[in-house]
Amino acid sequence: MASAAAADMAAAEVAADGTYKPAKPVLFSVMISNCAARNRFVIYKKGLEGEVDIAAPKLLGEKGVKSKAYMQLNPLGKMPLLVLPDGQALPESQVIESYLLDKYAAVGPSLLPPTPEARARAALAARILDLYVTPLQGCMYKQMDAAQRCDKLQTVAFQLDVLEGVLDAEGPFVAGADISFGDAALFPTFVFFTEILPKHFGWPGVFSGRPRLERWWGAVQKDAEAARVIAEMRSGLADWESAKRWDTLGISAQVADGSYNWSCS
Ligand SMILES: N[C@@H](CCC(=O)N[C@@H](CS)C(=O)NCC(=O)O)C(=O)O
Repeated sequence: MASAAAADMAAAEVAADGTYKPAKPVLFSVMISNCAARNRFVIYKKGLEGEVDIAAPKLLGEKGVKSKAYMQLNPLGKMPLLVLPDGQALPESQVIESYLLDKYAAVGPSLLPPTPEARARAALAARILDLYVTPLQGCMYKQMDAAQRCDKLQTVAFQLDVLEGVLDAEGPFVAGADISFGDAALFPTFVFFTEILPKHFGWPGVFSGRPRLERWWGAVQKDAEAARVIAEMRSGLADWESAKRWDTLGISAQVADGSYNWSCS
């Protein structure tokens, strides 16, 4: 990611007032970011890599999403962020996704399920993810008090059950036979769930008692562009493992203590 775009962005001129008008839309993203992965999937699936550059936030400053130039574009200090040639800066993965699906509606697959009901199902899955799951996800890999971490992990387990009930009964995808924006919203976060929860919190698995999600995860991994995004996120996770993130942040020690029901069983 970010090779050709990197060269362009290294020379990016962000005006003192924060104005930045790239030649092409630029998505600021890193491999491990599940939120940004949702947008990378849309770009890959619709074949937009010639239309939209992908660059790392660090190209705007050493502090990445917290660097001055980046914060001028997105005061939230988060990724993803899409900057358009007219200088408009769009944060929030759901907003970026809607923009890409709208702007490039005529390019590649629409990623829209075929009926209003199926589109509502995809939107519901995405909304649950945005409102109730993304705010919890730091409990898998950020520093926090053990009691708070365990409480959030229990809520993750509950939200997995909620999502199990949202998925289409026939499947295999969130809203039926074809992969859609609903799947794009969900699947990157499941890279975290499937990689981190068994390995660092002793979960026996993520799909026990959740057959729709299990079937769905199998189908998602067979989609070429989803598999590409999953591999990108796994490489980011491998970097965290090499850096011994869970030891360094004291997470492994909290889990080893055994005072809490980490596996949410
Ligand atoms: N609701 C936002 C969440 C954005 C978000 O939390 N992004 C994370 C990466 S997945 C981030 O930028 N974290 C860096 C930070 O908060 O410093 C979205 O879907 O875009």
